[in-house]
Amino acid sequence: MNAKNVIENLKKRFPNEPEYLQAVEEVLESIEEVYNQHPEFEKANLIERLCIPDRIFTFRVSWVDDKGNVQVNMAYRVQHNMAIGPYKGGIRFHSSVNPSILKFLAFEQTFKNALTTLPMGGGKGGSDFHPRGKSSGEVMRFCQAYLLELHRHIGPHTDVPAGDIGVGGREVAYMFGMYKKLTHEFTGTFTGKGIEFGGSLIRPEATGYGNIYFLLNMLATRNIDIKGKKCLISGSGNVAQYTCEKLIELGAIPVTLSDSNGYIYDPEGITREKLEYVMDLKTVQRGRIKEYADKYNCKYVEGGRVWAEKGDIALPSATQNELNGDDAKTLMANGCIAVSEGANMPSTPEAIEIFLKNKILYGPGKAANAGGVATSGLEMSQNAIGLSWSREEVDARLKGIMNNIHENCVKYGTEKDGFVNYVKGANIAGFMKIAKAMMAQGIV
Ligand code: NDP
Ligand code: 2IT
Repeated sequence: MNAKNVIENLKKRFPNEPEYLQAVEEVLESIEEVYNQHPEFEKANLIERLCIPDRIFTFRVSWVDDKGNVQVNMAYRVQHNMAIGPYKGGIRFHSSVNPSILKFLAFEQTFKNALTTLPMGGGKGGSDFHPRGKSSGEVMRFCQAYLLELHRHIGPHTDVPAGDIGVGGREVAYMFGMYKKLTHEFTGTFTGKGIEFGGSLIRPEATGYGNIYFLLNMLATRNIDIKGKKCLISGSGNVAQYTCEKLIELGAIPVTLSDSNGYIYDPEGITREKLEYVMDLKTVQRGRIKEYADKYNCKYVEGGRVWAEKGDIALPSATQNELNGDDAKTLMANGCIAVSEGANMPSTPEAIEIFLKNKILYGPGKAANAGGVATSGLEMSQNAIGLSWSREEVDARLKGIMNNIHENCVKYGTEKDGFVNYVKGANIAGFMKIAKAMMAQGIV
């Protein structure tokens, strides 16, 4: 395989899908050498079969808003790869959702899920429905309308959706309710469910907690203590909130949060009490992060990015390509020692190049944020055996999985000078597992 040729070919076939091509390019570059040590892979054209999704469902969703107007949205489910388990991955509701974004997410998910050690393939879905400003009734009717079509394509052994941007506990519950009604069956087809109806303890916390468990592993390789470290977090949704919670618990000092309007900088640190305010603001009041600055009298920068501030550790937890080459340079100039990605593909290729060149601790999303889907996998296991595990049990398993992912990254990503390239490590470890499964299963 010549990675450049494969990418050129994909660019011709999918010219309007920049995010998808970006995600594929990063992986191909890092697995090229290992791939070429296995001529049997090339003979089976493993690479094209792994890059192109198994199938994509695209459909219209019609629903009625509070004023009685009929609204129409585009909706999708990308079923990327099923070699090691049923399709698994979140659903995103955001105005920017399009096939390119969902294809990149489903591709990344396939590798991430392989890293978790649990039997899950990769998928992703969503819609350009934008929940902001919508009433709960409107969100419910949209979720139900989306499920009227989606239910045909999912199932506990086929495809198991969960949350992502714009989809949290409320939306998963509405979708699960409609799925149950349509199929007349109570199955673990969604994860991120409420605790009363088959959800798992720690699932809401898992992506943020898992990212910090991964970060702790990275810091340990250089004997660095997290205590007292200033942390820059972007976003203020599910992942950002529980990242912040774990940091506070460990004595680190989170100083920023953001949303799509701007960011807050609280030099005294976001405390437990202030975080509780953010959780209520974002998940109950559904307000803007600016209100934090008004309440606690700190700096708010409209339209800015948190990377402009000085911090030891950066935790991008909002969205793709939210940290570019210039931001990376600023972080380096300000003495940042580690970047651990809660979001999917938040750093641009230019930013990644700068992190690797500076040999900082850089944990790419598909390794660092795998705790969310891993705990979804634990939810599936609990549903399958009809039991619910305690908080401690799920948290211990999550920790174990994150430690294991870190170990695998070190195994496959350590370079001659001892530097751990976690991008390479994560991509090769994920790839080898899927490749072996696909080779064993023949040309399908
Ligand atoms: P939420 O919807 O809970 O929060 C998203 C946050 O990011 C909000 O603060 C939102 O601001 C901000 N944001 C979203 N889009 C943009 C944008 N285009 N520009 C600037 N800010 C933006 O989502 P999650 O916390 O669940 O997801 C955050 C990231 O983590 C995503 O990349 C997701 O794919 C990834 N992830 C999530 C997992 C999960 O379990 N939930 C698991 C693994 C990864 P605003 O309110 O203004 O839109
Ligand atoms: O990107 C992700 O890993 C998620 N949004 C979570 C997916 C899941 O199935 O829990």
